[in-house]
Parts: sequence; structure tokens; C-alpha cells
Amino acid sequence: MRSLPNIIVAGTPGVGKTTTCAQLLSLAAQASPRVELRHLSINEIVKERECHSGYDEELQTLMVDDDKLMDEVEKEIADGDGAGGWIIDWHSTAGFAVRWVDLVVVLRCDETSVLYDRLSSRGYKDEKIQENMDAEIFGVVSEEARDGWGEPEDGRVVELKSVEPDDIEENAERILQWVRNWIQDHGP
Ligand code: DAT
Repeated sequence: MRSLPNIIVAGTPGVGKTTTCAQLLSLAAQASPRVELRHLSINEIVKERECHSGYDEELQTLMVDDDKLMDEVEKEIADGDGAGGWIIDWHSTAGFAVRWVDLVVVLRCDETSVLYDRLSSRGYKDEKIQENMDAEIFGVVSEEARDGWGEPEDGRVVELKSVEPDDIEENAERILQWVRNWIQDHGP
């Protein structure tokens, strides 16, 4: 049984997942009492443990081997110490077992010009920017999360706006508060 919840912070590239995770981990480390969250960057796992079959030049992305990736993820979050507290930073929820994850936070940036600027400053090609903007407009990540963890009213999927700089702090605070509530509800 986990003593802390596992959370996926998901969303289209550029919505602010890594920035929000960093802020959340920093708030949790400074909190009193401290909340022992740990960051699981799936990007790093894909690269470091070679969970891919090479680089797709057209799409400017690594071709992820989902089976291999999920084996590696399972080693960390399911077979590890089992204590939970993982903040999983990945654009997608695909492949994650529902039982591994207590909450999915989907960050949303519905201001397309803002998302465009963030993606173009990464040097993405126009096609890649367009593909990601379409995914954001159609809410692809959100739909996928709801397929696995239920509708937002069931309480395991939360959509948070990530447009303005203030949203980062606010979202990190909200997620930390959710963690505190979870601890209270599941405590010894
Ligand atoms: P992701 O991890 O979702 O790909 P990121 O955290 O790397 O995104 O953020 C991409 C860029 O956008 C980065 O320069 C920080 C900026 N950014 C993210 N969320 C923001 C927000 N809510 N307000 C202002 N800038 C934001």
C-alpha cells in the first residue's frame, strides 16, 4: 500500500509539465511537514534506458517503444519500494496501468498563440507545431486520461489551465493540496 499518491502530470508538449513538476517538487520540499515527492521524467527514462527504436527526422521525435518503456516505469513505481509519491512527467497516459496512478493532472493551454510561441521557441518544425496544437485543441490527452481514470467529477482526472506564469505556482499549490488531502484520507 502506498503512503503517498502517484500522479501523472500530462499534457501536450509545451503546456508546462516540466516547469509545473519542478515547482511542485520545490513546494513539497519546503513544506512543513515536508512532503516526499519524487520526479519521474519519462523523457529521461526513454533516453537513458533506450526505450525507443530511433529518431524520426520527419516528426523530430524519438520513436518510443511503449512496451519497453512501461517495463521500466513498472520497475520504478510498482516494483520499487512501493511507497508512492511519484510525480510522473509525460505527455501521455497511454500504457500506464490505472492501479499505478491515483491522479492524472492534465495541463491545458487553450491560447493557441501562446502554445505556438512556446513550441516554435523550441525549434520545432511547422508540421510538428501544428500537430501538437491540433492535439491540444481537440483535447487528445484529456480524453485519453478520462478513458482510463474516469470523468473529472469522479475526482481522479483534473484539468488545469497553464497559460499565464501565475498558473504555474497556482497549479503546483493545488496539486500539493490534493496530495495533502490524499494523505489525510489514506493515512494510518
Ligand atoms: P512541457 O514539459 O509540457 O513540454 P515546459 O514545462 O518545458 O513544457 O514549458 C515549455 C515552456 O513554456 C517553458 O519555457 C516554460 C513555459 N511555460 C510553461 N507553462 C507556462 C505558463 N503557465 N506560463 C508561462 N510560461 C509557461
